[in-house]
Amino acid sequence: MKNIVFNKDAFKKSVSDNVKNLYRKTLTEASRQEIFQAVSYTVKDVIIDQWIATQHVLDRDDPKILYYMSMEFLMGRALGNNLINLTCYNEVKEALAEMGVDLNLIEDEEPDPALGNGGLGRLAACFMESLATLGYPAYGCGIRYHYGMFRQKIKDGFQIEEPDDWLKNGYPFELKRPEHSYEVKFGGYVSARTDETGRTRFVHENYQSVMAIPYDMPIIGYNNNVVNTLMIWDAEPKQSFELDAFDKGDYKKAVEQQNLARNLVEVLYPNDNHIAGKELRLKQQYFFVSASLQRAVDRFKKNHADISMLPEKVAIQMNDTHPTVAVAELMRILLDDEGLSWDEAWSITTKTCAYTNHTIMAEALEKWPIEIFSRLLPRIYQIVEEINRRFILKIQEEFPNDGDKIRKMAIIYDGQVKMAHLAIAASYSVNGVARLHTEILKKRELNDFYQMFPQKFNNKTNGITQRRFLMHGNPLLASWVTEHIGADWITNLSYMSKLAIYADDEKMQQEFMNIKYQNKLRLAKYIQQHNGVEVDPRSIFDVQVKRLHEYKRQLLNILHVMYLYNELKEHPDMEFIPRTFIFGAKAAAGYRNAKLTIKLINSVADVINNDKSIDGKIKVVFIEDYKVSNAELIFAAADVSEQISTASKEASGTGNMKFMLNGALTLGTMDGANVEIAEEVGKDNIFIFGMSADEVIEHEKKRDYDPMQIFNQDQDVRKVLMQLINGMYSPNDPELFRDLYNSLLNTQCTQYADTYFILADFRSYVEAQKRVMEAYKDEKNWAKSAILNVAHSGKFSSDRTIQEYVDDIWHLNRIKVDLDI
Ligand code: 26W
Repeated sequence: MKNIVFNKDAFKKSVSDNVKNLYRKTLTEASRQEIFQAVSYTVKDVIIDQWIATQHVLDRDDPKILYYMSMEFLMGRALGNNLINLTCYNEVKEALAEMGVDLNLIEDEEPDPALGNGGLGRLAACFMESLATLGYPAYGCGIRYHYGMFRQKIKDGFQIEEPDDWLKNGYPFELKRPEHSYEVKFGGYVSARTDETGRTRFVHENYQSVMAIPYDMPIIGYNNNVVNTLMIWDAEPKQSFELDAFDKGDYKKAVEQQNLARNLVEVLYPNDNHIAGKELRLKQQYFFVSASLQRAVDRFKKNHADISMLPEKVAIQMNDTHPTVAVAELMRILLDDEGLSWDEAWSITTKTCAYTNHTIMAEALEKWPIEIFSRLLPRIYQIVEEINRRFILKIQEEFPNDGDKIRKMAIIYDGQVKMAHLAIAASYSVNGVARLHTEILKKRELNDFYQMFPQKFNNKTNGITQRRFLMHGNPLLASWVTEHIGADWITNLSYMSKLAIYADDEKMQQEFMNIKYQNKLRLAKYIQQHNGVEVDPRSIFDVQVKRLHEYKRQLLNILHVMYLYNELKEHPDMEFIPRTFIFGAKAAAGYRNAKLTIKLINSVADVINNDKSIDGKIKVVFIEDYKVSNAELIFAAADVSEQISTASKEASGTGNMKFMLNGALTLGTMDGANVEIAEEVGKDNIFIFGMSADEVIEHEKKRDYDPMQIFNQDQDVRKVLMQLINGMYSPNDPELFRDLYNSLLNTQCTQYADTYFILADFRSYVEAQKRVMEAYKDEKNWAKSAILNVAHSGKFSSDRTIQEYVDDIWHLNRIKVDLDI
């Protein structure tokens, strides 16, 4: 609607027409869901023109294109953000209001497309938005899961998982593109034949196959007419049953292929940072990677006869190791389909592929048993074997006297295919996602590879999009910022630093705190509606929202709440600023301690929230079904941002950045991007506690950490831990939380007790929490710090991150889209 001056009457008419044509209803008869669909189709109509125009520019200019391969894209709702990026949000809101329709309620009708677990998937979504806004040609390549991240219900304090049937009403922002379908083959065997020219050809036979059908979703750049594409693949059987298929073998195969297609894209694996090693997951990986690469190569070949030019026109970024079969699949295409020699194919592949590492958690490293890998992908396995053979020769050349290196670095070892090793061997770039994380990769986790290929390693500190997490999520603060420093921050977040001069201005502090208060009211209302808990918007909103994982230490947070409650009970008159502890987290369905931690949080909430004697000074709230849409409300309302992972374990974190952008103060360890946040905002405006990464790593090496010592010496710790097993929070089943207790103290239960150093950091955390309370007493100074957090958030825009990827890795050029071509 930009460049087509927004025409209110045309917009209204289009919405009414859509309601009529889609549902045979008038606007007053239509449900909210129907109006959502109608509005979305009107908006899509505008998008399509820009989408076509962008495609024409790509066809005309033939620029280098990025293919961002990711098993996860946690997009969140599209309607509101599309309107923002088309720069017509307010106009549409007004037009709908005139029709008696509230845009906010209509937005709530959209399901959250939740095709991702957490940080990695949401990062991919922010990257797609920034790429379009900066005008870089890019495709996101992923899977159209029929069921996304499960919906979380809390029943009696326990997490229940429900299927997320996000496609049930039809999703208006997707477009099926059957004309770009590809076949993907699984199983069977490979035989070598000599062709008429004397060359050996590998023929794949007796395989099963499915058709990969792409669905395109538009990714709209901010105010620039650029619409990129998220291409997510669905699976359909290659041939449906032929009723006259007498041959029993054919019939069986037809059934198998139909089942394969049905299962393949059914559901997102809901594990985060933990690998289940299931065959179906490897199938999913190869499925979307193969289809995406076939499409990329076809597109390239439309304009180019010389395949060796591929690296000049195509960049492939692998979002963690999940799409790493891309390396071997590209080799297969170049060798078998294009007829190149090994060296030619390898040279092209290693100039095209790049890899991002998102975690050092050992249990997240993808390894596939040779048996599964070779049976499912026989030709790909042959290629990986050859890559491995040559790689081992290189290792021997590089480290001639070190036999151990092969054991540590080989791609295939111990009956397993190690995807990270394959990714590093075949990529021209390997990056971590925050400075500390990249340093740990270089110095420790990937040190052998760093010694061999120092030039491949680089850092790209993560970022987030300010269009979603400020403009859309916090319109009050966004307008306030624009009022004072202009609107440049929308596309260049470093302009936020202009706010710093206002940090001492009392009127500005007042205004800022008023906005925060409004946002807290909005969240309090949401909590009241969804949890039935009343919270005081004047209390400190202290928030930890993220996936539930032991290394993220939600347990430390809730143990501190239990401690604080003990303090209040013992010293009812102690100085205390009311505090609302807000949690939101999904646990992987099979992760027992994580699920038990959710139950503990809810049990503590039950006891404390209902204890009249503490006068509501502490409230504990577990927000059900934490997801992108409610996250936006939560960040806007937070005073304190809990980023309390065991140092060295959180690769970067991105929630930390979203809180900062919304003026919450971080309470955190020196981990991931917290280190860089502290550097930007200054030590007076952040609360740092706990062991450093080096200290943690040192203890892990020496294995000299003994939590029992702390238990014996610190009576507050002892009291809280005893309350885990004395029935205080589970009177009907005093043993309920025994496993959590054991995880902290009992070496028989886990390999080491308190693997994540919760007791080691407990005191330091308590002290930091005291500093938080002291600081909040001085409201003006708090407001100053909060404003400075917003002011210094510039570095953490995903626009900055993407520009660095472009400069150092992808080397793309910006396109310009005019609507009249
Ligand atoms: C195989 C199962 C599995 C699934 C997801 C293993 C690993 C993952 C992801 C790599 C986990 C993840 O989301 N990592 C997060 O990535 C974010 C974006 O870079 C970082 O900010 C987080 O620190 C990191 O935990």
